[in-house]
Amino acid sequence: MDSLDKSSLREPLLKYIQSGRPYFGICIGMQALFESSDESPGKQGLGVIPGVVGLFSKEDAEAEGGKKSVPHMGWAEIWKVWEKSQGEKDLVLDDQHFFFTHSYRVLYEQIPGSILQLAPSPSAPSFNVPAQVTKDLSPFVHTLSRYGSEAFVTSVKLGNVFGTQFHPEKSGAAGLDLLRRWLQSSPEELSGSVDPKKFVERETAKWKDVDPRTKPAAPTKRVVAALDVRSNDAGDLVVTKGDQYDVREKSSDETSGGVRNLGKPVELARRYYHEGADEICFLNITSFRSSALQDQPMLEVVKSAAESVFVPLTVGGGIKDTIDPDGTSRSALEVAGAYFRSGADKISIGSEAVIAVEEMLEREARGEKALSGKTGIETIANGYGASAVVVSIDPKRVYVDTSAEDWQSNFPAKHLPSLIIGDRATSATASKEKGKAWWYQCTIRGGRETRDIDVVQLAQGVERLGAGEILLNSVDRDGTGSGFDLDLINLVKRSVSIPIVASSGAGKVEHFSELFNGTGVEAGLAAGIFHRREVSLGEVKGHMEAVSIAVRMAA
Ligand code: 1PR
Repeated sequence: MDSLDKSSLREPLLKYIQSGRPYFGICIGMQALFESSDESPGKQGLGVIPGVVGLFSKEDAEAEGGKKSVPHMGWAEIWKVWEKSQGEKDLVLDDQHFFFTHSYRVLYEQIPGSILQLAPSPSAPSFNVPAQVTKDLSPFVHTLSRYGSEAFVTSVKLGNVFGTQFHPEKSGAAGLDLLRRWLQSSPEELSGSVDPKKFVERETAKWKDVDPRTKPAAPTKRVVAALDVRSNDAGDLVVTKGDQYDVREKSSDETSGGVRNLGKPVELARRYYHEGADEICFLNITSFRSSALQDQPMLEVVKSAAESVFVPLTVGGGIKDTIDPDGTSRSALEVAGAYFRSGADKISIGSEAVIAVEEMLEREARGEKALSGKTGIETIANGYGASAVVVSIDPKRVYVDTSAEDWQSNFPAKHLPSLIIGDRATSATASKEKGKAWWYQCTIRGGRETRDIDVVQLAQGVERLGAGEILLNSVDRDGTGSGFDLDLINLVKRSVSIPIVASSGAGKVEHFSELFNGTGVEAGLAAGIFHRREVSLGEVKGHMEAVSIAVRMAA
């Protein structure tokens, strides 16, 4: 709304909507139709639809462990609330999965505890949202979804106005189908008035009796394909893959050979999209070498990928304040903006996040204000929303000498929350860890440099700075195929309320069921097994479906 006001577009946009011509708003484009949002207190929305956009609740009796991750991120099922009226165009089909990424939502109905009741039936008026709000809102609501105990508005449609909370442009075949239907409708079908009186008086309009309790309480678990990208020795941009972050081939005498080349970034991204990846993640792993913003080879990769890959794209590596070779300063926000405009949906910050949290903790120790408002995480989250900011963590195990009786009392107190006692370990290698203990130390510059900060401090720190998701790697497991480090993942999952993409170590389909059944994470990521065609995305998803883990099967 600030942006619209600055460019004097509020009034023309309102006039356009009131003229009855077709409007289609996506995500914030739907939220802007409401009166206001708790995301920007005091700022007026367009006010076309009655209601306030509010924040999802993290505490939720209907969620696993009474807690749910915010942002709401992933593929969720939607359902239509009105029977189709005569001659009405079907824009959205029932029971399909669409991609969502947002922290704010328009609540339709919430019942604390275990009972969700359906509104707006007069016989069940006992929901927390004032009855008047849902009554005024109902004519506009087209589809709903459920997240824990919150039934929220996932699309609105009345007269000429259509809006989706989800991203059809990032929702694979289902999303493309929706866009096609809208674009192929005649102007008459999409035109009309947003006066609700005209709607409720239509004889054919009938509220469907859908019980939200019959719908999934959370998005499906996501399977993410990762592409580590860098220039090879001939200067070509290739997808590579390391063993514990070492991407060079080993020659027969154990000296380092050339950079492993596993394919072309855009071609591989397309392949994974067609095989059913829920997201693609590009990481520029040599980003510590600076280059001019406009010369970033990854910008071209993202642009080309976004032309034919219609699932969310995350881009990481080098998202930081930089100085171009000609001396021009570029803020992290500018660098991120260039990626978003090229088609990225989320950016991922690695090394800079570690530095930002270290500095935040130092400020706090000096009794100063923790947040500076100046870090890349803060400025990008402020400009594009927390859900667009991922922090990629590269932790390494540090084994502790446990030979002395009193080793625990000599262990640094600040790292105790990240200490794991091997006898209680749960990951696939636990049997080899008896009698050992270790903690997880964070690294920067692709594992090259260790810092005196542990993974719990970092995860909690970036959440405070405003990151919306964590990409949790493991230098020890990377490329080993020995399974995800469940101890590490559970440690971080318990420490934060933002979604986690667990990465490193996948070697077979069962590793994904171990991951999702053994931790509450929202997503699992793999690279090597997909690149080497050892396991396909379809096989991973087929396995998940077979063992009853909620998964999106791509059309
Ligand atoms: O520090 O903000 O410039 O970001 C650099 C980014 O590049 C970070 O996200 C960092 O994790 C990544 N990175 C840097 N060096 C390497 C390397 O491999 N030498 N790759 C690297 C990290 C981790 C995963 C990998 C999984 C799955 N890659 O994404 O794909 O471990 O692999 P697997 O399934 O084969 O086990 P900045």
